[in-house]
Amino acid sequence: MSAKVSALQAARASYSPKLPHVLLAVDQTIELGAPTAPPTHAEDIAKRFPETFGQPVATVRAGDLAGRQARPLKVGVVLSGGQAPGGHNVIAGLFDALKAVHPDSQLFGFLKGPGGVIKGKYTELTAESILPFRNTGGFSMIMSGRDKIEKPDDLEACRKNFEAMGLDGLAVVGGDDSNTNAAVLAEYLKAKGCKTVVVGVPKTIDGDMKNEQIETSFGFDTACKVYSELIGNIARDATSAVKYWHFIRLMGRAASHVTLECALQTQPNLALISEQVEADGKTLSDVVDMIVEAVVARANAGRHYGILLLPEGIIEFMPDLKKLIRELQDILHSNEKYVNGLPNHGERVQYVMGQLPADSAKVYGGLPEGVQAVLLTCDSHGNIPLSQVETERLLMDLAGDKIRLLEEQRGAKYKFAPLGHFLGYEGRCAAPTNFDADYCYSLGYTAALFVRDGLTGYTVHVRNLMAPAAEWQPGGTPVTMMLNMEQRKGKPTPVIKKTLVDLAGKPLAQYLANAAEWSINDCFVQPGPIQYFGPSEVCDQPTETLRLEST
Ligand code: FBP
Repeated sequence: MSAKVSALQAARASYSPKLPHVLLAVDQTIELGAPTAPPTHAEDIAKRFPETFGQPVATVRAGDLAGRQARPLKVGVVLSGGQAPGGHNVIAGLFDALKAVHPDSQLFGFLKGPGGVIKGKYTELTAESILPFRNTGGFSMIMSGRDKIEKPDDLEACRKNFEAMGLDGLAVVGGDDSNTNAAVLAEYLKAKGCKTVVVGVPKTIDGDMKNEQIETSFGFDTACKVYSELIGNIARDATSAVKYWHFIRLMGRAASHVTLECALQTQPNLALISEQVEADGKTLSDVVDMIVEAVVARANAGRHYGILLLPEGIIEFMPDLKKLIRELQDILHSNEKYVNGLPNHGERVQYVMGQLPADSAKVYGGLPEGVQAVLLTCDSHGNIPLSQVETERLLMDLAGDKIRLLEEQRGAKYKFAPLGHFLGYEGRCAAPTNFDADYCYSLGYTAALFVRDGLTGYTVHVRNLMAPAAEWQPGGTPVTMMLNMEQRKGKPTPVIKKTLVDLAGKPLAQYLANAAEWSINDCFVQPGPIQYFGPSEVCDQPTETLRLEST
């Protein structure tokens, strides 16, 4: 029995992603530039990556088949971390390119993320099995996971699996952490004389895996458009009901790119940008004051409603909470079992407060129970699951308290009725926009060429994204060039640097130039749902972030 699909899904299945001219040529060559180095800690990183350090940036060029001895390739693919629209098209592009290299090439999908690579759990992906997933959202074709391939035993288990499978390459589709781990695996395999190369593909809806070489991570475009549609609808509800303040928290673990992009698309009354909050040294109480000021100003203008956007990671950027989180992570790092073994929340809080310095204990003690509990959990990357911290409710409560106080002091009525929303999982598995469908397909296609040419320790990229897809430029960045030393679990560790919102960048400047007007007036924009068919100005708009960063 075939699974039921929607009319849109059926129509979308026949969409052919647009490919750059370079990838449409009969063949491609990969041109290598000059040796590279990371901007800092080059010596330390060189010692940790003796086999792959300093590799050149690689650019894909159109070529011809003259002299190419094609052989079938065996390649694995793994989806790592949070879902992002377009992952299935990476796999489709990879598959089609491998078949173009040689019709007997094979692609294997490792199941449930990097854990599947370690355990050797995979399935062969065929034209028939991939077909229903082309241009669809989600990672359900082979699923994802957040395991890390980093312990010596795990690296060795992977090597054994690859040797047994005869794999020529592995494509790791993931964010900054996963691409870092891909480089560690590439280094390990090369040092062991294993032929399997490892190539990363930049994925994350958070938009923070970008740099001089990588213009954007895939999934950001679609996710922001889904959230912006919903924010626009909520804003229209706000101007219809004229009685609610909507506090909308948006996904994006650390950086505020998603919030900033959605603000540029929808023009809310207030968008909190974590990076700005940090630069201004604003504490939790200062942020609450900013909100109260906006609510009161609008109420004085007769508008007892509004739209506020906030990024899920904001609490890590307020100096008082940032310090608290760091101290909690240290406590958990050495005592996690003990803390989690305590019988109830009250005892855990009491224990932790006893370990914290007085100022942080006071901040922690003043947080709602739910927030306290989430702050006591860490994932395997050492991250607190911020998507579970209901920051919008925390801010609604604290702003409500301050507004009530002001009402008493001033004898005024501000009629503050807040409603909280969290937009996260709603956008991560949406059907990719034309942009993400095309971009991902090209990324997958490029990854196959890197495996064909035996290039390892690279993250592939596709550049010149503001131009029509035909003019896009595929290539790859050596991961060691993007590494940076950071403290992870108490140890200096090489990791790809997350790119936060640039305080001097054009997207933030654009928001700030309009913030005062958007705050007091109703300037909301309703972008509407993603369009897959129709005029290009409706279907192929890039994100404002990409547009502004490219000018
Ligand atoms: P990646 O960094 O792995 O792409 O994940 C991004 C993200 O969607 C964040 O925005 C969010 O904080 C997190 O995943 C949620 O994690 P989980 O999927 O484990 O709930």
